[in-house]
Amino acid sequence: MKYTEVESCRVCGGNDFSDRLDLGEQPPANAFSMTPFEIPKLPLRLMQCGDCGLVQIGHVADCSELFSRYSFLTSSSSRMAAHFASLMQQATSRHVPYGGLVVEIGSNDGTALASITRRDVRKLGVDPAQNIAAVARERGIETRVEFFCEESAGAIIREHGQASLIVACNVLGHIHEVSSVIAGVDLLLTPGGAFVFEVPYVCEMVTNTEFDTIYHEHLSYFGIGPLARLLEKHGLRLSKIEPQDVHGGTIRCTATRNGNACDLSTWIQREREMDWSGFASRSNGIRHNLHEWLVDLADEGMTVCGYGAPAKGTVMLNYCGIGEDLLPFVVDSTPLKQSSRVPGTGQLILSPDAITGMPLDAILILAWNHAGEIAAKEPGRSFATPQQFE
Ligand code: DWN
Ligand code: ZN
Repeated sequence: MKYTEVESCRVCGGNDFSDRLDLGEQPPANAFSMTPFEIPKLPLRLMQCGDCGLVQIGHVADCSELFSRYSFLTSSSSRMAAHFASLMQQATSRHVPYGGLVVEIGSNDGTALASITRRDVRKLGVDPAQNIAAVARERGIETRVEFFCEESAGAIIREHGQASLIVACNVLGHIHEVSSVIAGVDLLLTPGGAFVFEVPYVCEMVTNTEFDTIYHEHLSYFGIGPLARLLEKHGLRLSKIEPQDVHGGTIRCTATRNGNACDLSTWIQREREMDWSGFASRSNGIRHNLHEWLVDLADEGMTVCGYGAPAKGTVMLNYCGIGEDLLPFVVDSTPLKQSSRVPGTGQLILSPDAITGMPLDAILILAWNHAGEIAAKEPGRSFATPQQFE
């Protein structure tokens, strides 16, 4: 897979970078396949811009290879489907007049847009994954198969007019030319419109030692400081910041042209105080202790499997050196992933049905952000999550 080294910060253009965590050569986290050991590995190194504070990885993989055939479905979690339905209900009632247009960037399988029940609201999805967009279209969500940018914003305006609400959840961090996306948002948004987006919050990643959320799809790990700087370049200001308890700690931001800008000082102070040396040592603690736990289980002839084949699970298994000898297989509810194998470590991905009635001494939940939803499906089982090995 082709990749380039980051030479300047995508938010401020600076080139004064400090390394934060080097995860070594890793396969793309969503490259599930039948030939898991043939997947090319790329450098995966987290660094931070000394000028604007943006945390980012040091190499950009070819996004058409990463996203043109995708395997993650928003609908794979009922809790997340409900979460995005609540976002859409709140944002449309706050920002969308009668007959207004809502555009979602990174609309995936259309789950969020489909949750809008107001019949007057016009909806449009934008997503680069042909296979996932087909799922959205089958459920009646008009979807443009492309990477959103300033040019596509112009095309949307010609066809649909401007949007009163633009939504982007877990998308901005995936985009190298993110400034072009915000320029497109500025173009597409009506004068009084709102841009509502969610991104994992970098301080939560550091505090909760979520190193497994570092992978090649995630180019930027946003703090409020860099976000505000990125938005202000395009005449947008943060008017609301709402922490969300999903995906390991996320922030829901509302950006408008003329809303009352919120006070960012407490957020920026917290970002300045991030404990990076503690993050690196805790990450290596999990790496060592989780591996040792699985070695002990294997030595005692105990049976264990993984639950969930999330992108973060690929990082966890590869970074901790956990092969099939220590974790024989994983189960996952996503049909697109079943029968394929985890890139780099080779675990076969089976349907959760495969463990019905199967005696297991432990289940390692790799999709730890869904631990509650998963545990409820397997009552009486003994679960572990990576964070408990810190
Ligand atoms: O940014 C991204 C985040 C938001 O979502 C994308 N890069 C891709 C994706 O990352 P992920 O794959 O780490 O996301 P999840 O939501 O943690 O993946 C959960 C996985 O677990 C899915 O493959 C579905 C599976 N699952 C399951 O098998 N049974 C999930 C639930 C809730 C279940 O009950
Ligand atoms: Zn910068």
